[in-house]
Amino acid sequence: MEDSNYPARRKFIIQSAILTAAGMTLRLQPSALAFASAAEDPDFFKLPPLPYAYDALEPHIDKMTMQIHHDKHHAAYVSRLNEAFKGASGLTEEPPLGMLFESLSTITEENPVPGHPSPYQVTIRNNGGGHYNHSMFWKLMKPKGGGPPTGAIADAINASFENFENFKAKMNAAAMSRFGSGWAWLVKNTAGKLEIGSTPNQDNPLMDLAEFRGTPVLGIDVWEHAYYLKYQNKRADYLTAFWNVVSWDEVNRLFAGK
Ligand code: MN3
Repeated sequence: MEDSNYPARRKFIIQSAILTAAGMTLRLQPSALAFASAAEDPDFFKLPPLPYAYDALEPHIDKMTMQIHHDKHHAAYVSRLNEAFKGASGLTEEPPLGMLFESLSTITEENPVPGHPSPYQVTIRNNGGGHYNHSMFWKLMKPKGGGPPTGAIADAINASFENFENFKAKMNAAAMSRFGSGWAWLVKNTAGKLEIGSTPNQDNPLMDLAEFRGTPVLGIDVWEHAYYLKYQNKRADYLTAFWNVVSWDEVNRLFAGK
């Protein structure tokens, strides 16, 4: 993913911007959108290449799952997101999703009908969430990953959860208890402490509408599309596999806020 998706990048903050699209005016407040005078309708959002070969996570995560998950599922979130932003007049660069998530509840049509959120809010929540979450997820895995945590996150995990085994058990419990599709998360809360929880669908803990909030440090996709081909209904086996490919380097990078 582009770094512009990370909330730390706040270079393009515009306090109040108006996005006119498809005949509707949306007020994004605070907003992070950059504008130009003419609309060019580019595809703002790009599918990031997988940072390793499709079969690189074998035997833990199989090649076909990775192909379909990246090339079909993730690609679909990106294309729906681009479709939704077509006609967003004057937008000159990819809207930073992480920042939009933080004020998602304010993204409403100018004259909102109570109880009917803007289609942009739904699009950013579902497809923006899907794009952001998967862009993170690919980097959170790597060939020859796994093993015990290293670096600063190891100390933080021990401080918050006593030890790695306890931590893993709590993450697995969050992943197993998520009914239906969603994600299990390790986040840093506003006090800088680690917390474990989960969200449904493609909700991200940065979203002000999310039932579990914080800055994501580690996310595990527990949608069936992430594991069904190899593990069928055995989500627990998939979680075991995930811990064999987790990239502690990436977890440390996110923990450090980079
Ligand atoms: Mn997925």
